[in-house]
Amino acid sequence: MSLRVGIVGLPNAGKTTLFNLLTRGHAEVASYPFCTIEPNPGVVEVPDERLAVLSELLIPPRVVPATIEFVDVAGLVKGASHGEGLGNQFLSVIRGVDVVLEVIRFFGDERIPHVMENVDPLRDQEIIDLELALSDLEIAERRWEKVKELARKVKDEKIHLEEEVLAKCLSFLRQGSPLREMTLSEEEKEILKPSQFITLKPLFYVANLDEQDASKALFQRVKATLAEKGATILPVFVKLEEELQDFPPEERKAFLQEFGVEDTGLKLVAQTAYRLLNLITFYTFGDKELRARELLRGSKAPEAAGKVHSDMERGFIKAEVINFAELVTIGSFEKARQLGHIRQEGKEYEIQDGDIVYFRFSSH
Ligand SMILES: Nc1nc2c(ncn2[C@@H]2O[C@H](COP(=O)(O)OP(=O)(O)O)[C@@H](O)[C@H]2O)c(=O)[nH]1
Ligand SMILES: [Mg+2]
Repeated sequence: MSLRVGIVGLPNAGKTTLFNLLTRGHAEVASYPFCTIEPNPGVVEVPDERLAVLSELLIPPRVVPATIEFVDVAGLVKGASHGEGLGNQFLSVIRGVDVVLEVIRFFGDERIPHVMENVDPLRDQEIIDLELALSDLEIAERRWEKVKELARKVKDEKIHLEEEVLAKCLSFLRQGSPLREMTLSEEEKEILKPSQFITLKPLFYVANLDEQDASKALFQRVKATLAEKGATILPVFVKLEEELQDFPPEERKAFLQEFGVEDTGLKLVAQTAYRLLNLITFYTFGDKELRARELLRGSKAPEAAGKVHSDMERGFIKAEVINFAELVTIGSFEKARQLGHIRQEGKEYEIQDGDIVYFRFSSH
């Protein structure tokens, strides 16, 4: 299963153009607020320079990158949580994603109408964030009514706890605050999981910039304001980068560097999603393939084995491990083995970012 990123934002913020850029797909782009009716799934490879180095070093029969899926959720407008625009139908799509990407329009271009008339990133950000909170409020209210009813009928500690935590959520959401700002215990988080609150998911912003200086200055100001709230905003010249897709990578890079862009939008977005979800990358290497996989930071070796196959987790014996940097220094897997640099790690070993792992397990 790929990591899923849901793209939200006001109409004409550039969501579909960004989706195309990220997936190199051909979703229909139009200067029309509610054009994208079907959620538009797009799975792409996670950019990974280490994987390219490893595949040269290990010469595996097959290389399988980690993947990331983007979902173009389409036009949210003020009032969407009450069914304005295409409203709640879209909000239900984002409930299934792991992380929310909010596109904010910084580009001018008066040929493309702005639903709120003028460019004002912080206002747009507040509108969208409020809609997301209001949508959660609706879900929380409904669930709370149900749970309150249940709590009266059955004596169940879990139900009571859910009633309590939902009451806290309600007062939060009524102020328009996202649930991720609430302090919640692990148990409370677990209890809230089935409700799939959008504002509990990590969220970051993408500034859709144009080449004007005004857009860059505005970006610096907005970035500083959002940073005070601990939020991340990535600078992406969405349309420019999309138009550069057909150029050779070197030329594209040189061109973007002139605007101070060091990495592609996809790379920035993927890195940010991994960071916010607290994910690392490890590699499995066997007779058949070399494969990059994402893993929650802090996971132990058997859990990582479970990512390959549940049998491997159940019958876990040990993990043979070498880290990327060490393998590259030594230069070959065989040599690393001869020199005794392939470590034998047990159940308690915490997989590190960049580990290359071979699991030993018994199948009965
Ligand atoms: N000038 C300019 N136009 C853009 C930019 N990004 C998107 N657009 C245009 O804005 C219109 C709406 O973009 P679209 O991606 O469909 O927006 P969505 O409604 O958020 O999905 C299209 O005509 C795009 O070509 C940009 O950075 N600069
Ligand atoms: Mg669109």
